[in-house]
Amino acid sequence: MGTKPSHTGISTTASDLEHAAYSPLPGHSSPASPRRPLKGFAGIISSCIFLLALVALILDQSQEPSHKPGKDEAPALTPKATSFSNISGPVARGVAQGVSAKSSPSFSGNELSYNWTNAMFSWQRTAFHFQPQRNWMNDPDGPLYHEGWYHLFYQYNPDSAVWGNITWGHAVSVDLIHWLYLPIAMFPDSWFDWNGVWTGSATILPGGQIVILYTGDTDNYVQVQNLAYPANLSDPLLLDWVKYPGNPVLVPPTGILPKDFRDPTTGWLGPDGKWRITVGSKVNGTGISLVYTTTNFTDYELLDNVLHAVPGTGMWECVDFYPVSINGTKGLDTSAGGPGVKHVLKASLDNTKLDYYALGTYFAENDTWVPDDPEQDVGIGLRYDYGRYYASKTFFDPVKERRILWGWINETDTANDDLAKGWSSLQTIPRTVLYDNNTGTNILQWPVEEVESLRLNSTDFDGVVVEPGSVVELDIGTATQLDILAEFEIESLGLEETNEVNGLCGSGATDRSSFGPFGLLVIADETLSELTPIYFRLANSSDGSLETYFCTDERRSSMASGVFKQVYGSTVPVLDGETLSMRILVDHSIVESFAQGGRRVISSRIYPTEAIYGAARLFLFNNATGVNVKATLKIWQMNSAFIHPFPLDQIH
Ligand code: DQQ
Repeated sequence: MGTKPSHTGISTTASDLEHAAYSPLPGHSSPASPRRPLKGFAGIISSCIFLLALVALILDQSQEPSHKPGKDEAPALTPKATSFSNISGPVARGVAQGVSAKSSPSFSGNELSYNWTNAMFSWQRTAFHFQPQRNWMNDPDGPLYHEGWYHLFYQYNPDSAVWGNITWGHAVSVDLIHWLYLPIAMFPDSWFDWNGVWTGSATILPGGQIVILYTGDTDNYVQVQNLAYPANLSDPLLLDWVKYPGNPVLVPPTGILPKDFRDPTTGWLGPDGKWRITVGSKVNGTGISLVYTTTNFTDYELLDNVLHAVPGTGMWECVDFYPVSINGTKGLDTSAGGPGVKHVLKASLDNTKLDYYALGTYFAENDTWVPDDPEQDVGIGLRYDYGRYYASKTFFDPVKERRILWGWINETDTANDDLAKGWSSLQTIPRTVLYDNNTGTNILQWPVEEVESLRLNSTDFDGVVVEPGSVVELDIGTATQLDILAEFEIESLGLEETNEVNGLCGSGATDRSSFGPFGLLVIADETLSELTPIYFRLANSSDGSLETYFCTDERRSSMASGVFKQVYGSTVPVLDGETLSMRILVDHSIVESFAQGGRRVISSRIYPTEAIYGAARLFLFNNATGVNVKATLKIWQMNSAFIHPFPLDQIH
């Protein structure tokens, strides 16, 4: 506490930021070895004592400073003389099957995006985000809590680092941060899911029975909905799953094309005692959410009304539908309703690969949902995350009475990069979701409190003044695993003010105006040849009022020219009397940034070549022309999470 800010004397100007020279680095590595599928179940845990002992062991091990050897002790960056020219492997075939996993923002380079070294690739792996040991992952599936364990399933290709051969990967955790990989829960082994065990959701019935509905891509490439349930509900690990012999339980109804029918939601109970589920689809260009009722999850009735439809939004994937409490501080079970409740409807838009949501009212009498603000409807209004983020799903955590949101973060390098490094994609830090009672227009997303257990030593910076056009280094040592809380005050210099902003976030962090941009440069090297600005900028809107934008500029994040780099952002509500604030989780190649307590979120993937290991630094910057910025920060170094295979062979 109370550590003095370090002013290093670096007086980098805005134009330095724009023109810092790039010097290419040679580098090579060898492809990772292919994954050996997990085999065999050692048994079922039946003893609570054993569970507790195991949990204690995991938590104990997680106290070690780092479980990923070499993460922050920079291995020599000396290139090795291996080339990737012989990389071959399965090609992602999503488009042919009616999904397109690695697209939009599309970068279809067939080559490696850079002369990557092993050290660079190793650095990109995250330390406290969930990702499989190797190969491809996409959507989170069927998250649930059962008998002491949080379960996460995920779309997983056990054979390669590109999409295909999709199974349900499976992992468990006692705290949503430290994870143990389990054997694959479901393989594509039946005609009704021969081409993939696709996305689905879990519903916990009164009495504790768990049912899963998932989309199967049939042997004939038709999208159908299938039912699965645990073979043994008394197994806390839910290792074995039974696919209902009568599958599929739903086939595309009349008027719906065979490749436009997927991703059933968690069920909710209606006033008539029947369950409802909704399934995303489209008719012509209109995104829709079909509603079915059921009493037994094997027989269904399609309702005449859709839950909601928005013209021009295209195919709705991974629809999510859940209540939020207007005045409450707790999450709600999916069947909750009545006064004091609003409903969130979320759709993942296949056309743009973006997750949009809206707040509105659910009318249980006819199973329709109406947005509060039609101009902010699903697909045209708010997004969960303004960065690289897709196919999200929530679940209700009965232990802490909270709703938790998972989201898939894809790579923004090339498919060949992924094949070379042997893995692709990760999940966000799980986020709690609450209604924002102060604005009434958005939800709040915030990293689950358990992530704070990874916080190590912290450094405070009080009122660091950053003058127009300058950069100030924050002396915290290595800056690759951080939890940053930052607040900013601005002090007008009384200069003539011009506040034009070209588009939402301008054309990036080098686009100067009176009131911004200013913020932090994460994963930056000492010479600022690589850096990623996370920033605010204030600008007058057309009606003269001041609007605040929250942005991330990836354009200088890497010297690798072949990775996708973008300026992301959105306006963010700032109410009278509020300070500008952001929280940033830095975890190697992912940066998750939350503005104003989680009103807006931006997740970014970055692949630096220089600003890695001990060379990664953190700076404040102010590219405004008319204001000083005073920043107050608390910054924690973050431990690595314990994410390993479950020691099933030690269970008797
Ligand atoms: N991913 C799954 C589909 C879903 C898509 C296939 C969204 O069920 O629509 O892997 O990323």
